[in-house]
Amino acid sequence: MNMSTQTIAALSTPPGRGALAGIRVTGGNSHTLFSLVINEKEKFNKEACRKIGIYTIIGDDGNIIDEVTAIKYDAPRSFTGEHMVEIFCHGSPIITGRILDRLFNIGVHPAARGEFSRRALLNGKMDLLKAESIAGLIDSQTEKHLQSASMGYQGNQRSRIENYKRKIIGLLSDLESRIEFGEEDDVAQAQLNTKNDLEQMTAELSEELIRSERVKTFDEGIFVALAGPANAGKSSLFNEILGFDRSIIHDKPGTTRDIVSERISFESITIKLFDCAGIRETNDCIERKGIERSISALKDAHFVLWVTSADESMKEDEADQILEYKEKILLIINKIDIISPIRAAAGHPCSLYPHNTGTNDTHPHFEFKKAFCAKNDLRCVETSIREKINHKELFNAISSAIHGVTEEITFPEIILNDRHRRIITAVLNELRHSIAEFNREELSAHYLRNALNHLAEFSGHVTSDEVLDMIFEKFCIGK
Ligand SMILES: Nc1nc2c(ncn2[C@@H]2O[C@H](COP(=O)(O)OP(=O)(O)O)[C@@H](O)[C@H]2O)c(=O)[nH]1
Ligand SMILES: [Mg+2]
Repeated sequence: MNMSTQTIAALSTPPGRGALAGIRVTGGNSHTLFSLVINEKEKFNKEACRKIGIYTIIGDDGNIIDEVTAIKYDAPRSFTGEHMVEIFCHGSPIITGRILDRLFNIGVHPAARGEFSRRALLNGKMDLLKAESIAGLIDSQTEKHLQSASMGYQGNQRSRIENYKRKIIGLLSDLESRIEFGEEDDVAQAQLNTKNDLEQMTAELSEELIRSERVKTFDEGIFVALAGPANAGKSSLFNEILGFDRSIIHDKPGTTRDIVSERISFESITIKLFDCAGIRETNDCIERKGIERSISALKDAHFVLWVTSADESMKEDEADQILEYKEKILLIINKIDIISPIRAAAGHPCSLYPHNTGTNDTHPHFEFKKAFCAKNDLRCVETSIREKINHKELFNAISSAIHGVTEEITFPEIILNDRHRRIITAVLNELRHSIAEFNREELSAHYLRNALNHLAEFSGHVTSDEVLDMIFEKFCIGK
């Protein structure tokens, strides 16, 4: 019996407790097999397609497992294009387990990942692009990913591809008329237009490829690094953002020697937060290694939260580093409780802070850092992380910085996964050859035809199991 004629079943709602749970059964024998496990066989056999009915599922021992509702679908008017039954039972893992076991005992097979969608594809109920955008929807890491995948789902991608195909066919016919009619005047003008069109298409697809490469780096989440001098309060902020004590905080400089990282959802954006070793001169070789890592994290990060202390001077190295990465830095001037009696007085007596002169609201290092930000157009916030002064301003600034990063991402419209990336790379290759050989019409047309064939792979019939496995392995069971 081949895969598509086997009858399969799986839970199609998330596992766990709920008011209801859904089980899907699909395959040529799904109606017969379902009728074997219920009391109301005749009623089910007579039931019309897409009608919902109430049935009692009976266990091997003759006892009732559950009273359920079930919808009967006749091929091809179902999700998979086969005969199907959708069962809605009470949402207990014990009940769903017993119903599935009962079905498996009479010859139904457990469904593999994405097997329902795979059958839908093989039976022409959805095309490859739609199947891939379902995978994209399930996989989305950010709102933006989700938007992009749902654009694919709604068919925008398909219409762009069809557009390119039509264009190439048009260009091919221009080229062919050139081959036939040679160098007449209007042909010469058409020739110029063809070349322009080809170049424009190449430029658009290259841009698409660049976007997709850029987006790939965001797939794992936005990389946010906490950097700055030793003892400025980086680990304090790291823990504050996470909401629990992950990094060790200590007044001894050089406490964080390696990079500590956590992946979290920050206002529904996935970020990877890195707490780095404080950057300073040191003789400790382990700490130095940590500092090297901090410097490379600084380079790779999508965004940097640079924590510096209000009561410490800004060393030249620190200023240089900040300026080097200024476009992606939020400067956090921390520990203002120490330098400002007014701020400290907002709930914290000055005497708690030995460094506090207690005389006025200015402090040379603090004033210098504020002026440095103003002069260099740096985003900056003054705060005390530990004493929670300007806490709201701090988190607003972090939030807008992170949202700023996601807004800069322009999502590709065509390339949603590696398969698409490979196809577009191949298409571009052929288009570039076609442009290079533009004056040798036969050859140029040959490359264009190759480009067209590659484009056809986008939504075309894919019979390779390898490609299908790649797409459906991302699905969950029951999808
Ligand atoms: N006065 C004051 N001390 C702070 C503040 N934030 C952190 N600290 C202290 O500064 C020291 C170093 O903090 P830590 O987070 O380990 O800094 P890191 O070396 O940059 O990771 C610890 O003793 C913290 O309690 C603050 O806002 N005000
Ligand atoms: Mg630290």
